[in-house]
Amino acid sequence: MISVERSVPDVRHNLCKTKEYSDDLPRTSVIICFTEESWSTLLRTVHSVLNRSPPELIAEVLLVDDFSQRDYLKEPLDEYMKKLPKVKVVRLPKREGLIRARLIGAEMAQGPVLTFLDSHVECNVGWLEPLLQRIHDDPTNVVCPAIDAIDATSFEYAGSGATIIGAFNWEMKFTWNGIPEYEARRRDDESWPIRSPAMAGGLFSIDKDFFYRIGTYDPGFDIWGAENLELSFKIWMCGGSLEIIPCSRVAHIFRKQQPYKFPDGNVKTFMRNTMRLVAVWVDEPYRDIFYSLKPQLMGQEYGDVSDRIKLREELKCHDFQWYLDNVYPALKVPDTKVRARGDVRNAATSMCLDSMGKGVLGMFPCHGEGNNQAFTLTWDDQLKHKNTCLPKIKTPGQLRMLGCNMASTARITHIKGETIRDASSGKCLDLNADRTMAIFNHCNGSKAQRWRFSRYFDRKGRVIP
Ligand code: UD2
Ligand code: MN
Repeated sequence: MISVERSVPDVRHNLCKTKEYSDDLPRTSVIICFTEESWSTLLRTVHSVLNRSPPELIAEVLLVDDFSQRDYLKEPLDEYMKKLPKVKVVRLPKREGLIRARLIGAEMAQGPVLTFLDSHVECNVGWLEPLLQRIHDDPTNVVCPAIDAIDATSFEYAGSGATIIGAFNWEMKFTWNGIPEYEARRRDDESWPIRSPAMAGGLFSIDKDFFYRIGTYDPGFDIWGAENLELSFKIWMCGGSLEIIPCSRVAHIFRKQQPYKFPDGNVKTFMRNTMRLVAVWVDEPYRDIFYSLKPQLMGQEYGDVSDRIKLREELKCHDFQWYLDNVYPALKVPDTKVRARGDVRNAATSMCLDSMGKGVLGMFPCHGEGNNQAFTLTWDDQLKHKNTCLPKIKTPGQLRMLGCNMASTARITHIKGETIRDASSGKCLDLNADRTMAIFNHCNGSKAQRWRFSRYFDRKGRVIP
């Protein structure tokens, strides 16, 4: 019942409202890929682009239909779009996924700038000019609007307010983070671009030539996921910069579930894309951190990436260490030099040590997904889980992880596949009677006192086979 041409609250900062932009901004093609999108959200996306952009800056709107099956997205959509001359509907003959669908859109685009949008967004007042201005200033600037939220059930427009950067964790999942202090200091006021280590992925403008110069996306990525980090790393490492432009606001529906299927399964597809990303752009020792958090991925196939590695060499891109030092020095890097890492498997039960989400050491079936089962044994003999450590053993029974402090943490000795021993008491890590918890007991040579981490390293950080 909500109009497909509704107005939205102008949530821009006041400083944005009086800004002036060059009168020779480059034109952009707007590329919107969709599959099984809802009718009204798709139309609202298109109308918001046309209604709130200066017409002379829109070369065209390419609606790339990634093989939708819903009837209303076929002829009725063609019919509807006939009355909007700038809009072209492109039909893909088979499902490609959003990455290759965007690449097909880019191939067809006429404008010198490409602007990608998800198919369930609403562009706010004055969203386009500040994006194009930054590309006009320097075509190696890749720019994202600040993303507001549209409530997925009420469709209420909720301004995001907070200024944040795009980032990632060591499982190579995109996250939002606070603006680091050095970046806050660099900015003069709230309207300034925010240099962002990564983009969320869906909404951005990029100079077309620059997009091709840095090798677009890895076309081996399927359906959904990880392309956002691939492009982000590549932009920074290969001579560009990535910014969030707070004066440009586009609202996105953060959906509770996706309306489309993943032909090979959601986790498998996302993980395969992520492994390709890691193989090409994330150098050691950081690649190893990723695999230690996702041990089940070791040795899984991810196809051929030799072309992408060649691309990186030809472009003479910086390495991942440079990226961390120069683009995201605020990122916390886990210990890269440790004796052992991964899940800790018990020889008697084949169950894994697990922090149970509350810091007590329980036993749980090994799930290979890291998280509560991701432990490290450091060269200074501490048993760690995230930023907690096993404290000195004072009382028998349940073990609880605490803050790390050399004075109060237990010294652990361990040989691959053998005992995990507390140096001061000489006791060995064992299972309790019902085998649901890990506790320390007198060493007795039993199988229940034998443990194995997923991986062991030498002093240089190399994996011991
Ligand atoms: C975010 C991004 C999204 C993409 C994704 C990682 C934002 C707001 N959204 O997830 O753009 O970068 O992270 O890959 O930053 N689609 C297809 N074919 C497919 C699957 C999806 O065309 O096989 C379309 C879909 O209709 C939508 C767009 O691609 O328009 C992004 O998909 P999403 O909205 O499900 O992704 P989202 O917002 O969860
Ligand atoms: Mn989306």
